Amino acid sequence: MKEFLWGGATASYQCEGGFQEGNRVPSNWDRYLHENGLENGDVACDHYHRYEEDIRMMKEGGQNSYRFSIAWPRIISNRKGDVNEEGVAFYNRLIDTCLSYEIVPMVTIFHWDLPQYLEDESGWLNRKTCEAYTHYAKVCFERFGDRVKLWTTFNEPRYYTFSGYLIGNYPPGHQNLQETVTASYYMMLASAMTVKAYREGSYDGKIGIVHSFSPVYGVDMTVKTQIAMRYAENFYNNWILDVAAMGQIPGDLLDKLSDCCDLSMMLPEDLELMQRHTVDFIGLNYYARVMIKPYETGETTLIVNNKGSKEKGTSQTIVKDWFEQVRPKESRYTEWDTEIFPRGLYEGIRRCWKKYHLPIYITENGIGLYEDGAEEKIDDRERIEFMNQHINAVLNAKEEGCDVRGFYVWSPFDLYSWKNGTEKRYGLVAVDYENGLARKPKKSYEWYKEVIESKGNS
Ligand code: BGP
Repeated sequence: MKEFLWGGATASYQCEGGFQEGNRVPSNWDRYLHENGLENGDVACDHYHRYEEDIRMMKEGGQNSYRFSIAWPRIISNRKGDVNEEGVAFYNRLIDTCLSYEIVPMVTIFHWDLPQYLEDESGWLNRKTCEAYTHYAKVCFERFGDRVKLWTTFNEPRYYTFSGYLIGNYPPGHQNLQETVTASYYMMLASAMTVKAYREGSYDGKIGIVHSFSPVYGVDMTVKTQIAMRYAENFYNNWILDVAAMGQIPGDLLDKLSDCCDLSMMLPEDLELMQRHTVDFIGLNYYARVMIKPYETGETTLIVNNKGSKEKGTSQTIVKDWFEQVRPKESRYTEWDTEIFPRGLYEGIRRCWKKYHLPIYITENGIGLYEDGAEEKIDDRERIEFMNQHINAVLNAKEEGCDVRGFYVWSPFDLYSWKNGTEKRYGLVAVDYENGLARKPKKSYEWYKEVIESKGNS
């Protein structure tokens, strides 16, 4: 595929709604949010019914690709693996709509909505989930593979497992290092199993993985800091990208983990399978870098993830005996305390290209803001500035020879933000949640269209 893809990215749970329609079965997120009385995605922005309008607006906004995920709970009804034809029919409509607007679909097979019937059997802590996942992925390939040519196995396994099993702020809400390692391992194994199945099916397309990319920076270049940086690279990036792209779990990561975890689930035949079935391309979701220094606080908790305060520069991750995150005072931060650091995207792409030499797509980049969805035309100049700097970073890396093939803004329209609900808005198009979910383009929508027109698709 020669053309540069300019698109928008979403995830099924965050936009579809229709949670009880079309024979969809409950997901881990339905259960977790309902049980905890938190704002949920039951309706979200009702993309399930309004996908045609959303895709048309993407087309009219100059975009030529749509990255979306398929909801496993819509496709596979039960533990036996029965296929739900209504779910298949929905995604057929969605994919055909994309194609009718000449929008290239890029499909994520798993963007965090796990059928609850699998979560009830320990979800990603259970090896059987790898088989269930591969069966589900094969159904997707068989039913949609004639029209979908770009697939990714997982969205952000690192963010999903760290949040769900280490920090405990996503379902299933555990705080356990052993579980984090087990779930991470099974997701990477399932990814390799699925790459294998895709190749065996001889489909005409490419398959990759999407990673929450946090390029690591050190406070200085002392040996201590460099060692801590290596730990941080393993923690944030290598255990996904090295495994997916090179088929290797970093040896020093295994060494470190073997001091505190049982690694007996890692079977020699799995490792061989991972080695043989690496991805065709890498998807990078970039929001910010991480700056770190050596671990020195004496903090005894295994991991501290301070996200409590919304005060700028206050959230911080500390991993006992590994590293401590530093939030530079002179940096700029979003309203949600994410550092704004476009250079990290430029340098991150260069590092990634140099190390893995695989095609790269920027599968997510964007800024969450407080906005009033009732306004006629939101003047989101902060988003325009953010996107301008990040798109330039991508194009600079591309001009310097990195094989970058696409950029997807998160998100083409406002949608549900995990646990933040609808308050945190990322869209180029506003959704008026108080007024029938009306769609209204923000200034950034037209701005993105002009950028696409002026930069072209080559
Ligand atoms: C990524 C996820 C997306 C999306 C985005 C914004 O990690 O892949 O699903 O949610 O982050 O994050 P948030 O909504 O938490 O601000």
